[in-house]
Amino acid sequence: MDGSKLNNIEKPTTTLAIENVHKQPFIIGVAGGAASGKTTVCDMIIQQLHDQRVVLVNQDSFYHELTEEELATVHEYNFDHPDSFDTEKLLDSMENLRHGQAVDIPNYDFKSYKNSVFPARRVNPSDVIILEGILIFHDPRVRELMNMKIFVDTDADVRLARRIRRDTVEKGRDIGVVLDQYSKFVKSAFDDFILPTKKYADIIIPRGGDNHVAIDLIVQHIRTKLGQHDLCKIYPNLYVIQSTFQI
Ligand code: UZR
Ligand code: MG
Repeated sequence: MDGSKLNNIEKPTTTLAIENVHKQPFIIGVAGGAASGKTTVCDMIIQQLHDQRVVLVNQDSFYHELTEEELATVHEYNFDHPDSFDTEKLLDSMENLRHGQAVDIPNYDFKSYKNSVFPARRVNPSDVIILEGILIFHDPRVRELMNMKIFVDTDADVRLARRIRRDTVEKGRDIGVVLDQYSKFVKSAFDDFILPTKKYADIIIPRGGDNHVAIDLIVQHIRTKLGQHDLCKIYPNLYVIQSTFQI
């Protein structure tokens, strides 16, 4: 039918909302306590989606740089508090990625607590964006960006054991400082800020990266959703027409 004839068609009784969906990436949020296995879950999803364009954006990259004053008393600084992240910058980067623009993600250095030591990482727009971080579900504006929210639920003793190993072996920290930080900040931040965001999750994964069944199911779901996106790629003029019935 030619387009001009459309004008002669009687107006439908429903309002048609026309949305062009093919440019929007599928955004997955992965939250959970520190050392719960978030990164492992993300890596496993990325591995299984090797034939897709997937990027991982870590909330850690958006830590505020510490001032000289904060550096002087670094053991008193709460890295597990929502205010320690530059959420405005994260939102800005996500907005650009969603609109098909490449972004420079800061490279936060855990040793100097600065993000200007290493060059920023250039991230190109992709089909799937995974947003990972302890407090990635805290801000409603960040949550609203997500098409799927996953909470990695690992027991506190497992998280503490992993954290001790990671911070002493990989980061070369003193065990006394690690335990002190855990009881002073990490435990209470989990109870006060991280655990309350579990209710926003669509999927809760017990045991993190050890849970292969959960990861297989998640990947299957993402593939189904990407398949719907792919239809729009094959037929670039395809629009999804959504009826909003007025009663
Ligand atoms: P994941 N963290 C540091 O130890 N040093 C920093 O400079 C910045 C963050 C820790 C942070 C949190 N807390 O518990 C953890 N402390 O990194 C989050 N203390 O890391 O999401 O990879 O488990
Ligand atoms: Mg991690």
